[in-house]
Amino acid sequence: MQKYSLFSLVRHARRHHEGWQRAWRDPAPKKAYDTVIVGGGGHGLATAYYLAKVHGVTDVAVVEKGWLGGGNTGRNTTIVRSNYLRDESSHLYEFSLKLWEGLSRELNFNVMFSPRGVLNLGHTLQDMRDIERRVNANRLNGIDGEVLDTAEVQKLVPAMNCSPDSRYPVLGASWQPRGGIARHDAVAWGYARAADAQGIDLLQNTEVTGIRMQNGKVSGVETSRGFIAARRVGCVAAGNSGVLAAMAGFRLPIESRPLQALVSEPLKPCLDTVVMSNAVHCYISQADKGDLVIGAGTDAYNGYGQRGSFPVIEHTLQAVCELFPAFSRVRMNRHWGGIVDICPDACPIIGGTPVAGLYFNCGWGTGGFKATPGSGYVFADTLANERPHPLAAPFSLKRFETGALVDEHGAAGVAH
Ligand code: FAD
Ligand code: PYC
Repeated sequence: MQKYSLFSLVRHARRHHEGWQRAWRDPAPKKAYDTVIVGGGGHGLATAYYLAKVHGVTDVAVVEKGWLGGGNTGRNTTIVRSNYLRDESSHLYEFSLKLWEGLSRELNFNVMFSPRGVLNLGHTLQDMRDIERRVNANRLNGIDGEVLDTAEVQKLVPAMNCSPDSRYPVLGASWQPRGGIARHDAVAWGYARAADAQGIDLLQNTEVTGIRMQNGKVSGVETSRGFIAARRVGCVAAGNSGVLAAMAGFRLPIESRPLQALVSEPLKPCLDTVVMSNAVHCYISQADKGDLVIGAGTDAYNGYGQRGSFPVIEHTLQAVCELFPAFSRVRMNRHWGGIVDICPDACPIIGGTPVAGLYFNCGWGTGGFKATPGSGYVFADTLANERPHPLAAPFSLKRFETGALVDEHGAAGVAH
């Protein structure tokens, strides 16, 4: 197999890298599908893949207004963990983490999942009490976690300034060894290839501009390439979910705001875990090619531009330089923003809507990358069986009527 790959590389190089087989087809839209998924990010693609793989539903189109993975999937800082506080969310994120552990094999595509451990730092006594509570809750749910003191953090991350004199002294941390990072684009590409191989149509550069309904039931989507009829429509559009809900005549309890990230010039290996600090709004890891991947907080106002304001990243870089004084000399290469869809309880919305046949999977806000496989799996199950998957049931839109919110503000990667 390896010989063949080498041979094929040489053969393609001699052809000036022309004639590669497409990773997925570029089909013309059909007039009708059984199911249309709106949004070709990781969650939409994973939904399509599991619809076909687990439920045998292959008459499916994924309709994406830009390119696959060009939304938050390709813009995030790739942190994967399952150390949430509440039972409902920790079960869902842990289910997802278990899928991550076998994902490259499942998709026959290297998603570069790297379980290098995630530290959530505590800078105050209250942070440390919250950390203890969360680690205890995680352990009761069979999720790995430890509470570390300052010396143990310093041992894991020698480059960190753990001096008691620092502006944000590190009093300790929670440590989830099975957490880590993955290659975001590869996750989108892996699910896209695998979904395409199951016969699913991936329609890029196709924007949904309207949702058509008849007698309170969805009948299809208007798109920039014409009307596409569908019996079921699943909207997985992250920051644009509110816009799609408005097309169907209702409002979602979400706010869409820019969240920013930056990458530095590549460095030699210097940080082999993921470090997160909610209190000072920074999270940082080192990608396999050497760049420091750094994330910031959300802007304080709603917006749809995929960029954010300078004061937010300035604040984050101050925190990074305080925690890692040596990084003050590192140059930043690029920065960008993604539009995150934030619910009042910092949890997703997965399930049906007031319109029969119309489903939403959104509200993952600042923390949905880690949920990609689990979200796709449970949403596919929900669509195929037209009832909530048990792991998705606590996250229905109804909770905003009943008051059964699942408050995860403390465990969200970014305070908002
Ligand atoms: P997306 O990838 O955004 O996909 C939605 C797709 O819908 C887009 O491609 C969009 O073009 C398409 N779309 C929208 N409207 C339409 C329309 N009308 N017609 C057709 N297509 C449409 N999460 C973590 O777990 N860990 C992290 O470290 C992390 N860091 C983050 C850092 C940043 C800077 C950002 C922005 C987010 C971060 N997140 C993180 C959150 C995470 O990126 C998202 O929750 C997750 O990627 C959402 O995936 P998705 O597939 O639902 O959305
Ligand atoms: O949810 O773990 C997370 C996260 C990290 C950075 C942004 N979100």
